Amino acid sequence: MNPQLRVIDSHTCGEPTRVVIEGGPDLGTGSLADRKKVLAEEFDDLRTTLMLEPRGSDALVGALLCPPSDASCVAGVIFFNNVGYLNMCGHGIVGVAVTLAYLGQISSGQHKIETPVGIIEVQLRGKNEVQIENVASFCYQRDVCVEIDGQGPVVGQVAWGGNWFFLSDKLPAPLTLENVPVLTAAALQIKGALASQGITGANGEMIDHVEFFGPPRSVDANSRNFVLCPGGAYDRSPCGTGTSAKLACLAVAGQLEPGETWIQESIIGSRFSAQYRIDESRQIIPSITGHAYICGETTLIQQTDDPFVNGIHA
Ligand code: PYC
Repeated sequence: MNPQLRVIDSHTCGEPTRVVIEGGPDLGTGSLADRKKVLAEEFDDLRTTLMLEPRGSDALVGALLCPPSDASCVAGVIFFNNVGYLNMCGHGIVGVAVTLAYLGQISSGQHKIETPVGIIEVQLRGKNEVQIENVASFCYQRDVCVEIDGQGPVVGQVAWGGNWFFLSDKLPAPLTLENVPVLTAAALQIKGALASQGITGANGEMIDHVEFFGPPRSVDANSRNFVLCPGGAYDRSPCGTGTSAKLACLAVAGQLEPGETWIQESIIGSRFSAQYRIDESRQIIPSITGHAYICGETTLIQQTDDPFVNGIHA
């Protein structure tokens, strides 16, 4: 039996994050990318226990806190979900910062959190508002055309915002909650077609997130989105890495200036406020502001005779 797993649950604009604060394995002292590999190869039961039913759900993103390898960071974090591991997670970093504040480990102000793809600057404002400065983001391929059975050609952008995204304005249905099943099916079809047609991110990396963009509901927002996550769930938040990928595409198309604000609505109507700056290497550095709220503090129990002690596997 594992040691007791203590977790804090929060949601960022509706999207849940489960932070492991006690009971995680020792992953050694390598880089966060190395430790993510150790977690995946040697301790995947931890992920399935936390993320799969009956203790988890498809919408959950897990965050394992670990000691940072860079001493300037307040924490290191490895993200995962119902099917595997994430490079970065924007809503998740907001959730982690609010969780660290709830635990009394950080107070309002500027902090750094280490992830497998780099250091994220975090500004905590009060107990629920967080601005993150994400990793450099870029549009990798513009106007990529994917042939989809029943949908015809779908044109979109391939972009990196800490994860790989295919972003398209071609909507299979209006962006409403009632249409989530239709949007999910269409996005899954696109994801499958990208893989079978050999369309990838840099270095052949799989594009595992698909985003649709349409008109916003509120007058002061710029856009509404639907985001398919790797495990088939949709992001309830506007997706931090997805919004970063969007900013990179807008920047390269000359549709958003550095410092200009972009309000991204999610499919449930929650919002991130986003901007970017250009750094000294001419890279696009997105900033995303969102709100997270603590919603649970739990000890997960794993009884030895439980047939689903490590979750219900498909
Ligand atoms: O906010 O970056 C994000 C994210 C990725 C998957 C779910 N949320």
